[in-house]
Amino acid sequence: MSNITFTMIKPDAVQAGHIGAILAKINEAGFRIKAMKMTKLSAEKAGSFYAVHSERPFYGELCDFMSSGHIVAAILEKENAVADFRKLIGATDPSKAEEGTIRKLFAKSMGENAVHGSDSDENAQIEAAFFFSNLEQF
Ligand code: FUP
Repeated sequence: MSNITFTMIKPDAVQAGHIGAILAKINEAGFRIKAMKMTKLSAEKAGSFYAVHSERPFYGELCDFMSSGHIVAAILEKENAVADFRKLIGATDPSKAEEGTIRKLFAKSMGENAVHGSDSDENAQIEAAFFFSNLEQF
């Protein structure tokens, strides 16, 4: 079993000044930060990160949004990291997210939903490698 997940603090949350509060929630929930950087995705990079959604109607908007400002990318380590982090962030649609979850607290809408979290161990490995070399993981 893999014990890592990959996250991004998305442009809406960075712009709104929520980086510190979101990282505090992540720390309080027991995740160890294995890698982290602030960066900005080009539309092309956002498109390849979300290639799995390329046939979906919201793909263009998603790529525009994810390349609209800075993001914070991180690899997080914890036992059962993928499932526990999905629980911590809450439902994709913040109006359906449980009280206390990161999306309930900080997300604006289904599209601008504050954070990303990997949906499987396999995708966590792929997404981590998309942003970080082995030398950048501790
Ligand atoms: P999640 O795994 O919760 O991030 O959600 P998905 O992988 O299903 O979707 C990826 C991103 O696409 C979401 F973060 C926001 C965006 N999205 C929309 O904008 N509209 C939708 O109907 C579904 C997803």
